[in-house]
Amino acid sequence: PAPRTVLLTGAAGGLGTLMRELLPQYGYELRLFDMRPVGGAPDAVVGDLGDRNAVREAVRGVDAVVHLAGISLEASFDKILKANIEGTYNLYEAAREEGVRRIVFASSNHAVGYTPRPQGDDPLIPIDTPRRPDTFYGLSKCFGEDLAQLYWDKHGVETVSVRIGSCFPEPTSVRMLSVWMSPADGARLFHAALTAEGVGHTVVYGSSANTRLWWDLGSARALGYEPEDDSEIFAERLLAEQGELDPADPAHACLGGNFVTNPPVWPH
Ligand code: NAI
Ligand code: 15L
Repeated sequence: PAPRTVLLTGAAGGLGTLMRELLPQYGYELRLFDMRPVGGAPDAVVGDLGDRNAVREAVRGVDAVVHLAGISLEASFDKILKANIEGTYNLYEAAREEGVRRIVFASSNHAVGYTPRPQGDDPLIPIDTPRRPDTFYGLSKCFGEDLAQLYWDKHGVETVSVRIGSCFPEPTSVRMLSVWMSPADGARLFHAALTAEGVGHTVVYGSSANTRLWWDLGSARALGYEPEDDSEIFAERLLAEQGELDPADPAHACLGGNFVTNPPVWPH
């Protein structure tokens, strides 16, 4: 049966805020979890991924988890280790203990950020391209994908790992014309990831059907995802403001953009 109650971790964050608006229309009842209070949601559970009891209580009784919580930019290895590596382990272990069968894991394009971006007639980047993390942050997403594989093979916990591009209301850079995932397409993709049958551990790229797309959405479409948006409607304005990406600029040469050269740093 399709999952009904879903734990949304990271509910106070940017993507969590978008998804708690958009996912209920698919019929889910959301339980919200974050280390920060979730605005307008007094029932949300305030807890840290490092607190194993809190995480176990949060997953108890839900049908599935959409796991967004964690450090979403570059940080010291010690911070990443605690929040993203140990925190994601705690979440998976709690899911195993509580019998939760399906997790949608917010991976990131930064797991493969050093991959040269396609230019001209180059083929799209396949989903099985070798991992090339561009930061400790991207490395933690590689860990999360491998953890998901282990929990499927060993414990039968299913995961769809979504290598999200950039999910924001609108693209704000020329790079984002290629990697943008509209919030509505994000909800479509998470819904497909929650309901597709027999996913085992499946890795997909998460973006809209952008004209300037860099990667292959085949494994996402195989889940039943049908993107409806294309960033191209923003192209004229962004190109007029910023110009085309310069292939000689290292910050424009790879999928990860400036995470390769000068990554934005987690402010907390
Ligand atoms: P965000 O930084 O706005 O939200 C992350 C949330 O996780 C925050 O509300 C924070 O309080 C919470 N959090 C951090 N550490 C925690 C801990 N130890 N325990 C409990 N909660 C904790 O990030 P955003 O943009 O909403 O991203 C959500 C997820 O999606 C992240 O895992 C990020 O890596 C991933 N992602 C997002 C992309 C995007 O375009 N927004 C692109 C690729 C991946
Ligand atoms: C990510 O993984 C970040 O969490 C998000 O804030 C954006 O920077 C995104 O990647 C991106 O590549 O644009």
